[in-house]
Amino acid sequence: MRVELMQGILGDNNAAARDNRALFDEHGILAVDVMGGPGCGKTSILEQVVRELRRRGITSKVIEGDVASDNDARRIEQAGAEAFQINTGGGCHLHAGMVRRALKQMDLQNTHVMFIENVGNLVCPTAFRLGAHFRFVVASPPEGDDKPQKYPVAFRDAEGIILNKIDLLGHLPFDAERFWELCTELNSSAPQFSVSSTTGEGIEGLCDWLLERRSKRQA
Ligand SMILES: Nc1nc2c(ncn2[C@@H]2O[C@H](COP(=O)(O)OP(=O)(O)OP(=O)(O)O)[C@@H](O)[C@H]2O)c(=O)[nH]1
Ligand SMILES: [Mg+2]
Repeated sequence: MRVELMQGILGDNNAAARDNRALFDEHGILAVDVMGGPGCGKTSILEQVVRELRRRGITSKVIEGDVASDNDARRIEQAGAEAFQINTGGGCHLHAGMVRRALKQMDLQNTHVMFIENVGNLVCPTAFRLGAHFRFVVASPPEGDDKPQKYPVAFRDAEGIILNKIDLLGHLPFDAERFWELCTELNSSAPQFSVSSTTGEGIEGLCDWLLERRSKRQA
């Protein structure tokens, strides 16, 4: 009984995710879903990325998922991109139906990239694809270098892995080589990015990769 219910929920989610993907494709939007534990720096990375993309003439928008508050949407708007805040009211992840409702209320014209920041969590979002073309998982030194071992699905199923806060390497007992080895064991195809949203290191390279993927999809 419990399994059937779960399948029903996932079936509904997958149908909404397909609708979202169709909407992104219809508007020529590259959609990227960002997951990671609370405080790993998802919003901070997006603040830097939307600024850098804007410098290159690319318009990005952000759907923010949080249990409560519109703090992250306000931060993104301060960084110069339109943001739509979803509050899950206790839910530990976004599901595709929530994103579909948000997309219906957003202006999708003249939008090149749509980022979707999931609720801070390395477990619950993994089963719920949102219709984005890529999912990034973000980790950072304060969380510890064993996170890929402890939350393997998050790292195994991602299409890109970001290690943020590299400005803190050397100040914390975090072995970056071990972290990347664990990531590669789980997922050798996901590109790996080392960034600091505080210093800006690595942000240009991340944007280069995103724009390359966008051009490939349009070719
Ligand atoms: N030193 C350092 N601190 C960072 C970096 N990126 C983010 N932070 C700090 O980490 C804290 C959390 O950053 P957020 O961007 O809010 O993290 P988040 O993943 O969006 O958090 P939730 O949305 O609550 O899950 C803030 O105090 C940031 O200033 C970084 O590259 N280096
Ligand atoms: Mg955030």
